[in-house]
Amino acid sequence: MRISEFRVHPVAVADPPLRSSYGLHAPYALRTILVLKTTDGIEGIAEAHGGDNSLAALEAIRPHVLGRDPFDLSRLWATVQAETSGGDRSQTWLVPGENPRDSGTRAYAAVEAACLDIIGKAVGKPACDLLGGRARDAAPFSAYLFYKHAGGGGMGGDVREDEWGEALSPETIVAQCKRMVALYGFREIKLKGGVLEPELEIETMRALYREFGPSYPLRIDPNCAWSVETSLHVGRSLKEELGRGGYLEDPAAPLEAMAEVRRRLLAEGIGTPLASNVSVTAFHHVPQAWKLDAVQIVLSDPHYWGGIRAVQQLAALCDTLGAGVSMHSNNHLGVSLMIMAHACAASPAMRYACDTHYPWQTAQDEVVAGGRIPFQDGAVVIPDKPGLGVDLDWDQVARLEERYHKLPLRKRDDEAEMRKHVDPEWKRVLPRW
Ligand code: GKR
Ligand code: MG
Repeated sequence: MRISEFRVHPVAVADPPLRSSYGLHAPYALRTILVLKTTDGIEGIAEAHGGDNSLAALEAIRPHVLGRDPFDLSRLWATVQAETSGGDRSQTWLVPGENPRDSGTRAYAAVEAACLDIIGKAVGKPACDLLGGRARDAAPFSAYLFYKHAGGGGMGGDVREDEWGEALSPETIVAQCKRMVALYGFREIKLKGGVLEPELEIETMRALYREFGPSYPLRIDPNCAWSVETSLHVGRSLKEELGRGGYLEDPAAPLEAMAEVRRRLLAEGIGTPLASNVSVTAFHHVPQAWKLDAVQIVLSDPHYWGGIRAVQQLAALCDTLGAGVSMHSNNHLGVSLMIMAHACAASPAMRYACDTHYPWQTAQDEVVAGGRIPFQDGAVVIPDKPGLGVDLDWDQVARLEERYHKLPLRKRDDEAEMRKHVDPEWKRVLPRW
């Protein structure tokens, strides 16, 4: 069995005006659907980041993939690694999906997911069962809350109804969370911070804690918007709220600043773990993070860590070190959701509910046949179907691809969006507070 077809479909997906320390989400998020076909006629699918940078990386890997046996993944990975330049892979300054240093790894990850889809179909087994067997039958996800402006995303005649409303205060975030938990059944909660004054974000977390109680672990992630002193202030103020199985994610950057926050909080008897998907984004970051005790929970992500197997390896490594492992998310469709769910199911040490942006997209933008993937009590049940367990709706892929080609947008640039829609002078300043 050889891979004889390699097709990429760039797509644009409506996205509401969500805020983070990177700036503002554009009216569309960009994604790429990858389709591989074998000489036996088996099709494997995957989803990757979108835009020019991701398309170029997929083009670069194409010659290594065509003609290859889909089982031949370790040697493909070695080839990609040999072509990958070293250097800083942190996400401090670049939004996920726009870092040229991890573009080869991201392209490999998409190919690996499509190959696991093919292999699963060839042997009649779900992807997670190909990797030593699943640790769980359903992958738990968390309610991922965002401060947001009014608007549902999309543009012109394609503007979307705003299902969620504006959320720029503690009360409106609590309302957002109540709706998300009611719709999806999530049992853990994450707030994207680094947007409002820290005191207001502390108040938001307290309001969530009051509303949901200690049985819903809480996490807050300002994407490095805080200084060490502000991080300490937030850590102290939210000792109780984050201390019940939650965490403080990327309060500051770089790694040394995280280490200082950890050291000083511990000295005050505050054991809240620090998590990261900014300072620790690749295997070669782990030893230093561990040595400095800068990060106690590493956020995996099958998209940029190098695939489902890399997440499995990272989870095992973290477990050995006594660290926790969780999962990062970016805007995504149902194919990525299934890749993440299989990665979680195949990783016994994944004990935190994974992040997902999925609630922020709608049925109008789903490319999976049969529509949106359902959640049961906040989790995605691994389907009893081979491979990733989902197929593409080709009419939808064509619609979203046509939309992509009509748009001028070719990369994610939250800073530019912020200047366009909110504040013409806005700049990303770190630390902001
Ligand atoms: O979508 O604005 C966003 C998030 O801030 C995303 O880009 C982050 O990478 O969710 C991510 C995170 O946990 O840092
Ligand atoms: Mg994060």
